Amino acid sequence: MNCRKNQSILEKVKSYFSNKEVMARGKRKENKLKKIILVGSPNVGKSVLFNILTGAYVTVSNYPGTTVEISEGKGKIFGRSIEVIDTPGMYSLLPITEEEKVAREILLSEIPDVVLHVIDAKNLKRMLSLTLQLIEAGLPLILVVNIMDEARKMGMEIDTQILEEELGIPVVATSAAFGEGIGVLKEKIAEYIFSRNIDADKKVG
Ligand SMILES: Nc1nc2c(ncn2[C@@H]2O[C@H](COP(=O)(O)OP(=O)(O)O)[C@@H](O)[C@H]2O)c(=O)[nH]1
Ligand SMILES: [Mg+2]
Repeated sequence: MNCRKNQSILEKVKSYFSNKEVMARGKRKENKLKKIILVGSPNVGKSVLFNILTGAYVTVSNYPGTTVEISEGKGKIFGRSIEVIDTPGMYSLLPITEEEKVAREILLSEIPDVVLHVIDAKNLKRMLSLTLQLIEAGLPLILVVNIMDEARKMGMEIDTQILEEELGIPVVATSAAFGEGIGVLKEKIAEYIFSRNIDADKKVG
């Protein structure tokens, strides 16, 4: 019964996004700044990635009506301006905590050009359930399998290509704390949101 209830909530989320998508199209053409939203459980490296993707132009504020802090910042990928939002930790699209409610509200109200679902490679299996919910909700998703350094130490091997095939979305392995995989992540983001030849940009610098 619970399962059916969850299903119907997911259906609502899905149709909400498809309506928003239609409404957003005109708006997005005018607004050149591409929007990236970081989501995932607590302690997976979202804020480390946020700091890498943004520069000095960061604002931290309370989400309206809550004590939950949200960071927003601007950065550049291959010379193109981007806007990045860091969300509080969430385990599911069906929120329980205030942080999860805020994270979901941001996903619903902002129109992201790409959502980065950041997970801890060591807990890959458990964390993929949110990935599936985000895919189901029709969000433009890239999966970031972070903390690869620790996973490797534990003898884990993760084949991102197989994950890409199985999930049908781009997957990147990173160790954000050591700057590992960030180049590939930026390329995948650029491919996704600027859909142009990245090699040409790299040659330019
Ligand atoms: N070993 C390792 N630690 C990481 C990595 N990325 C982030 N961390 C650490 O994980 C902790 C949580 O990171 P944070 O960005 O605050 O996670 P958030 O809660 O998802 O925003 C911090 O101590 C980070 O330094 C990584 O790739 N490898
Ligand atoms: Mg954080």
